[in-house]
Amino acid sequence: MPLIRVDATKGRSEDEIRNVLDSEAHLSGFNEVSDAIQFLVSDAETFAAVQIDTRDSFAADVITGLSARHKQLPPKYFYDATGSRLFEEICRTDDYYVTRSETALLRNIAEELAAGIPQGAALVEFGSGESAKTRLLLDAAPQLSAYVPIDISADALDQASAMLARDYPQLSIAPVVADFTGHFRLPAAADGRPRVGFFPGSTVGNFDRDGAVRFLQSARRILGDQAALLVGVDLVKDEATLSAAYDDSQGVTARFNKNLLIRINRELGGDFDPDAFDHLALWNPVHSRMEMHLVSRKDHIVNAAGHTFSFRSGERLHTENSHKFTIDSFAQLAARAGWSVANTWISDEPRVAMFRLEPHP
Ligand code: AVI
Repeated sequence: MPLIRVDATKGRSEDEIRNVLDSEAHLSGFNEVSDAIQFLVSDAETFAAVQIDTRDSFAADVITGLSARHKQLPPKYFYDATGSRLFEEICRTDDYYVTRSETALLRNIAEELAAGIPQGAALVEFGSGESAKTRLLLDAAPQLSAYVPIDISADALDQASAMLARDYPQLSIAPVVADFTGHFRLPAAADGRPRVGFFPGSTVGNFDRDGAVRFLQSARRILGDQAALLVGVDLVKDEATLSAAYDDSQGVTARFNKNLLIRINRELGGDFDPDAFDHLALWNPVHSRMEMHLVSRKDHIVNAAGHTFSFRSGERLHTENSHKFTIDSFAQLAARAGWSVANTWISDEPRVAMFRLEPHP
């Protein structure tokens, strides 16, 4: 069993640390998640001493992904400190319309969204990051009593929570350090309150279809029967707009993609030469998704995580899928997870959508 390591445990409650342990153990491929946690938690004198070594699952995923016939890596590994900063930069480019369109849409519909939030409710945000878009909702819905941001990055959560606590003193802010795709428990601040989930940014598009259904099912379980879930989704559109968004003219997305190789070099003792790869963004009409790849410029050998991998000239390493939906295709996906579409709002061009989902009656 790998040693599990939780970073930044100081000052975290037992529940918060358990949440991280739970999701990390799950990501590391334990079937008996609760046993693994039991063992690790009870084995430690203090919770601060319990550590999840996320490098174990990173190494395992890199070895598996680079050994596959079609080389691939999970996109969650984009987001180290540099990757998170580059993603913020992508969101500010002219070509990446998703953030701009969704923010403008949220600004327009904030009052309508707020009207569907019950008195005393808890807003639960999945993958909150800087919580930038959340402020639009918080400003429009003073009836909210609690805000529960969930994010794997303790630093991002701490910073965002401190700023929100300063700006919304009436709100109880209860951050949860966890991978929102894993298992975690909501903090006491959400107990006994109606819950509204918030999942903007079209991140749901980064899952494969089954993964998206699993996430929506777990959100349904976590939020409960009286809940609503507000989900931001990118819509299918012309290929030129999509391609420019994932291969922006300033080259920020290319740097974001190649940063994955730099992360492997740093964390897993790799010797990737990022210049030996080209960034490739392409539209896959069969799966209705934008794909990102890194294409080897030459035949060469790379060492990483104690293994050797050979790349042929022109061979692709598949690094991300970003699914694009129609109103119907997303409604069908949500229905598979037990949600019905109660309302849909669509932005100006380039179009993205915001859905209000409610549990099937
Ligand atoms: C985080 N996610 C929704 C982004 C997307 O559009 O799929 C990640 C991204 N990849 C390239 N550009 C942005």
